[in-house]
Amino acid sequence: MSETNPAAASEVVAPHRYTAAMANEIEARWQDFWEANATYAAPNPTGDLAADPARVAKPKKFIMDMFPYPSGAGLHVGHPLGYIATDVYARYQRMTGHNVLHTLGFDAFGLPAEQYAVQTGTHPRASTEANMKNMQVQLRRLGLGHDNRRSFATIDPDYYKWTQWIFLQIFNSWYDDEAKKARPIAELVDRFESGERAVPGGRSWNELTATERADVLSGFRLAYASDAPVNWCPGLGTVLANEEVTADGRSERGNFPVFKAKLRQWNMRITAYADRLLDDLEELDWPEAIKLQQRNWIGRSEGARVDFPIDGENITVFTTRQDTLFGATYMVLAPEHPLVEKFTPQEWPEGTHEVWTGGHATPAEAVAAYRAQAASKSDVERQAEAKDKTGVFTGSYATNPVSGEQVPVFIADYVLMGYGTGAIMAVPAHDTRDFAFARAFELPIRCVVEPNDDRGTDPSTWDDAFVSYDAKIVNSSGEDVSLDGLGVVEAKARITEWLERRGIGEGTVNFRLRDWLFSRQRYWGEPFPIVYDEEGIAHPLPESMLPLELPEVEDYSPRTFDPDDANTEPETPLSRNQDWVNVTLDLGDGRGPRKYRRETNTMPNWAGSCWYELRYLDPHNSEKLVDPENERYWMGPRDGMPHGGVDLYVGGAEHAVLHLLYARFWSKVLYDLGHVSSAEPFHKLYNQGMIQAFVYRDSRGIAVPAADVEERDGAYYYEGEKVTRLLGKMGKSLKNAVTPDEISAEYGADTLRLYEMAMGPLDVSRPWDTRAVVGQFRLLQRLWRNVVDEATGAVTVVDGEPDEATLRALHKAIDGVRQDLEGLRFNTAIAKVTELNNHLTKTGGPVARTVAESLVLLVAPLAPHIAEELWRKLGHTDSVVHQDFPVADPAYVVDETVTCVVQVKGKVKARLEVSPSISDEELEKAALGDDKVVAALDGAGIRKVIVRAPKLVNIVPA
Ligand code: ANZ
Repeated sequence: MSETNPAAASEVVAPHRYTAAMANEIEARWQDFWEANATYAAPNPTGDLAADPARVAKPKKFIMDMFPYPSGAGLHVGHPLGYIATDVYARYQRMTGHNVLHTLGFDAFGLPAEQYAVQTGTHPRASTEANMKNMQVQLRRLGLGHDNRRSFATIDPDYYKWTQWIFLQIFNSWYDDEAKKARPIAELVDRFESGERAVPGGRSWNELTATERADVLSGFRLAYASDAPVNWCPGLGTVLANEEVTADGRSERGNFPVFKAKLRQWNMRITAYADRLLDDLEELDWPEAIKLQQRNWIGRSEGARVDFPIDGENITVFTTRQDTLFGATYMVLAPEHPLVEKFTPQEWPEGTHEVWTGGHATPAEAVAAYRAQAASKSDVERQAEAKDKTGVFTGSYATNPVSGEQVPVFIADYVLMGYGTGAIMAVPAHDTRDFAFARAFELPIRCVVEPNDDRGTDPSTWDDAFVSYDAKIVNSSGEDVSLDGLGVVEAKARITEWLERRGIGEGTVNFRLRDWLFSRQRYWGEPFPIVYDEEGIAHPLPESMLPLELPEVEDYSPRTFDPDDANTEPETPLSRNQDWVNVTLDLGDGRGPRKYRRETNTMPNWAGSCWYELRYLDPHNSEKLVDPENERYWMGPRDGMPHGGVDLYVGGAEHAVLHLLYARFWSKVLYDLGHVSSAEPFHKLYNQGMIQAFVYRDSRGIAVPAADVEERDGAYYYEGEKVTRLLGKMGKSLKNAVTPDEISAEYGADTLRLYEMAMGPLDVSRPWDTRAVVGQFRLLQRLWRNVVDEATGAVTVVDGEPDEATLRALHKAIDGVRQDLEGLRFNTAIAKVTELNNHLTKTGGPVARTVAESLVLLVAPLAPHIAEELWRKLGHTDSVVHQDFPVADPAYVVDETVTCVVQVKGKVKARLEVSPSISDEELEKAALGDDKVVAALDGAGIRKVIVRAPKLVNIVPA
């Protein structure tokens, strides 16, 4: 490559030419300067970072990247795309009068770091810290203007102390449905004690034992331990959140099977916030696609709960189609439903259909066999539309509350325990899955929604259910309620009202969102600040005992199992250090020193990223999570951002529901409890595209090193053998990674920054092409030459007024670049800078000082090192970072105009002054609206308009 690289030093190069060597020297020097002068330090209103009242008086901008994992592989050129973009934007904001907070930390707990550590045999902390150091060197070289005083890693005890502290706030809270907010759990205890609120179970608070009280409170706490079925992944040795399980029931990481298992685990009651998480999305400036994913994940469904009486009890179902109640001809319980045993009689009722029994002698046998079969499937497998429907009869019948009919109760795996009530009324005529099941089990199918296609009303002739919200209800008259003739919406309203009046049902909203499973059987995560007493009751550690640091253990790797063996149980690495686990502590709760066992699970890797934006605001505060005044200043509500939040958050779209939903939830809890003024963490979100790279594969399909592939006549060869080329991800495993270090060494970081920003619109994925990088290097060389004499190193600019054409070119560039940088359109901003620079090159002769200075300032956010150097050469002693960005003079921005002739019947009737870039449509509109043209037409219709923008419009009247 070096033969074709004009950046490479060679003896013919003029001594003061902008070469790679010069770029590297300039860049290192300015990076040192920025560090020594704390150029990017953003002052706070209060505390140890408060030093600059004048700057704090300015409007603020908090600009953030999704922080990286310190991976062992380091950075390739794809990683910094977003970091460079936010850096350009942050620099632009600094130059337009803002106090800018921009920094970057590390998300350093979690599976990737741990797995790397497991492979290499080093302690996770040692390998993680080494990786961070390495990445810091790489990042520094890019010239990112970060306030490094504000950087931290989630593994710093000073940081995770506060992660644990937040956990305790969540643990010590409950959700008050009336006030629609979280409150301290102590307030709930007061209400129970005073009798203001009934204790669930009906007994008085004072009668309850400590264990019973703890159990009651567990039902309210926003962080609680429960025995609910969880996603157990033996291959990873840990349980996983729903969000970490793929659509086909495997672990997102590692692609291992995931099973349902009953294990005692910590959960976060995120479901309490379902409504607010949904509603507050409206005010956020996020990509619609991400909002939609969050809405779907939260999954709000309006429907009803309906009781079906059975043996003096009820089975409650959740339905979104209560209007079809007359068509419910059987019921289904999830196999795990707690009422199944109760409604499984000793024997099959007289005359039970053969297919209903599954060939088993008794209902109990049938149920047991079916349950075992269902347990081995994932939720997604169970719900798949195409699957043959399976199930068995429980042996019991319930009563349809409107028709009074006896309907058989089945268990079937297409009904999930984790949704609604875990029980459904089945309406086979109008639900696809119920239809398939009814056909398989020869159950009655009753049409209650009139088909508006030509299938007729006899379901025995149908091939599928008739599913529609836009049709009339039929066959739905009972003794004292009739829905016949109503539309779906009216019928829903009427039947809901009827059910509510009788107390056998009610309108309700159901969410797809589940509580967030919050414990992992891992070493490399935050320990829970929880201990258990001898009765097994969980106690929070007092704040004074935080941080609870991760102990040393002999073996920190998770215990993994045969990935397919569902009958295994996790073993937590922390439990291997019994000295740490068994402690005597005085929790300061008046009970004195006692023996406790520590919780040995750790928090999921999402915990640390749930609140890091807040710590950037006040990273050294040892008293508080964040000083309220600092939080209000940087993140508080503003005009147009009613929930407050970070001004710009840039990262990949893959975090649509995990990180972004969890972080929103924590924000809301902290907001409710009065710790912060912002109820949303990220006001504006932007997803950058991916940098892709060519992947070359040999005949066996194995990736070969991209750097060694040769191109000949449009074909590709590696070691003489033909290989195929496809666009894919960039990475070590595909042997096509290009590092920012290589490109910086070869051209300088400014060129790399420009190239990445010029590749295309920021939100679009783009292929990396090392050979194209040189184009941006040449731009910087021309920029340099417009200011500096390559032979002598002298500055060549002259005093005096530039010519009119140059002024126009300059002010148009300023105007355009401003708009583009504000709108994150960096590629077009670079095009405009290039145009201006080319204009100066073409004009020849020395450049006017005012023009050169403006050009340098325009370039400064994009290529800060060369800008600093030229700024210094132009005689300034201060950094370019805090200069004012140039402002366009409107007089030079308006387009020059051209004269357009408007003809009517071939005769010139008007002349219009229009922009040379006007479109045909705009020009036609302008011509037809012109008074003289209107007069010439004199009310006649128009037969034809011929437009040749920008010069001619010819109108042919009717
Ligand atoms: C009767 C009915 C008639 C239904 C009809 C649909 C169509 P969404 O929109 O996703 O909320 N359902 C309820 N709980 C279930 C569970 N635990 N497992 C599987 N399915 C369950 O879907 C709500 C509908 O899904 C409910 O409305 C119920 O079937 C089913 F013509 O009730 B429906």
